[in-house]
Amino acid sequence: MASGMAELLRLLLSVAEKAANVARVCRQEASLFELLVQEKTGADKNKKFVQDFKTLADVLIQEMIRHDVCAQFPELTGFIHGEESNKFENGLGESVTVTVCAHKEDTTALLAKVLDGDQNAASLLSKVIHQDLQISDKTAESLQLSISPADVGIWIDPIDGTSQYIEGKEEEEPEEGFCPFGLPCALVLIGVYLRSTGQPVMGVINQPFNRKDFTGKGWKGRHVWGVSYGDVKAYSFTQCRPLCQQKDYLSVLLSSSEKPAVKDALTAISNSSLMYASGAGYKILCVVQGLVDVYVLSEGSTFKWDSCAPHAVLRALGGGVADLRESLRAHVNGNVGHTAELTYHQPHTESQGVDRWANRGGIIAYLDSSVIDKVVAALAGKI
Ligand code: 2IP
Ligand code: CA
Repeated sequence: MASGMAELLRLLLSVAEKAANVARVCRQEASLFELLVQEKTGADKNKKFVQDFKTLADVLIQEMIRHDVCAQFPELTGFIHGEESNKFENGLGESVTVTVCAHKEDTTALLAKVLDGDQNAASLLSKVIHQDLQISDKTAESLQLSISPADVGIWIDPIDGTSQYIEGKEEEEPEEGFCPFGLPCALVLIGVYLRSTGQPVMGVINQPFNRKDFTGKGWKGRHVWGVSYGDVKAYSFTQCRPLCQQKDYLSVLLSSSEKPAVKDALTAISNSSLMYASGAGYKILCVVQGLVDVYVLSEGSTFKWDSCAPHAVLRALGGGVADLRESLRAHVNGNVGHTAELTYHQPHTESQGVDRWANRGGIIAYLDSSVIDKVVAALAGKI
């Protein structure tokens, strides 16, 4: 049985890579790809199972992570959360609970039930889920933290940027820059937070589709991780762009669906060059890499599973993710320099369903906290 946080990080890196393999195999194996892209509606709809295959891919990744983590860290049982429920229901009132079994053959049999008897698809998926994959990372292995896995909880987003994953535009990520859309925007996100305070302490981000492989047909991925607890700050990459704090203008990244009032207000501080990209996690990753100064979102349309992992990585670099509404309130009260960091342990108890876990005040993701005051000054009174 594994014990400390260094072992937990190593395991999360490995399960995130397995998750990336599931994401890649679903696009690369013809029989799975068919299932992924066909959106069954009306008369074509599968009578037996209502939910789409893409939901199954998400659920499978989530359950695989849950299974592998709980097998090594039983103290995390009940503290691993995600977006998806693992119950698949059909119009006939039958339901199948998708879980990863101890043996590959049992997982295959269970998946075949959800896949309406498609043995080939079931065994392709089961093979990837049960592969023994170990990622080694010297920095991760030497990590020493004074907390233990019994002190933390986990948020999983199996595939953030699902629409880009399904649409599948084969854009490669540029050497220095980001993709506004396409497969690179789809990310596997695993975030670890402290049960006591809700602070994000460890984040693993796997990008299954970063660049094409040498054949030009398959994809190579990459991962990024970060840890921040007390005085310990560690991350997986060596170079990060130097922050230019004296700049007159900020490079601002937004969702293409952002409100016109927000776009107008931020145009002034961005020298009229607002930028857009898909995926909440991907946009925070752009901030992590210093490709933009800030990601601003005015709506409560992201959730704890979207932000926990990249938020932890940002904290490892000295940045963070603040609640936009709280930051505006602090600004109105003259509280300059206040940061209202998002936390991950408490639901909005008065809300129902997924809204319990929404980042409902909107977000500001930054590397340098001085951008918060500039953003809230530009937005105050305008939204
Ligand atoms: C989505 C996904 C979307 C994002 C939205 C997230 O998660 O990241 O791309 O919207 O906020 O909740 P946008 O791209 O406009 O920022 P998922 O793909 O997991 O549903
Ligand atoms: Ca998401």
